[in-house]
Amino acid sequence: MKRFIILAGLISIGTYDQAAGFVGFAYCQESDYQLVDAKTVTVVTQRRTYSPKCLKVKVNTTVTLPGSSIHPLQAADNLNSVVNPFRSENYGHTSAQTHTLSTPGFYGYFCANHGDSDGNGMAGTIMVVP
Ligand SMILES: [Cu+2]
Repeated sequence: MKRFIILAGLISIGTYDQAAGFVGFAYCQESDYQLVDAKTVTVVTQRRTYSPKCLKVKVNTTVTLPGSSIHPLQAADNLNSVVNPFRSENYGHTSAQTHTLSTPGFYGYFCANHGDSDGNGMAGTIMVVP
């Protein structure tokens, strides 16, 4: 149920211009997003969290997310109908994954061991803006 509410909230927005009360995957709120203005950005793990957990990048930024046997990387379901290239057909990626994000929107992900598909625990969101 929680997942449905989060997705419904994102879909109703349908854009990166958030209305007040916006909640992204992994409980990222608008003010939580940290803009990293670089061609390539690497998210790291710090104990059982991702850093930056709520990452904002410009379109066509190449983002690397960590993955390991301890922290298998899995993608959240597509948010805003944006295909999430970090999805794994297995439990999760056990190596770092790199993708260039060319479509604005939200990309959620989580650790299959310490997080879940509702965005609890070890999870994060990438917001891609023009
Ligand atoms: Cu983990």
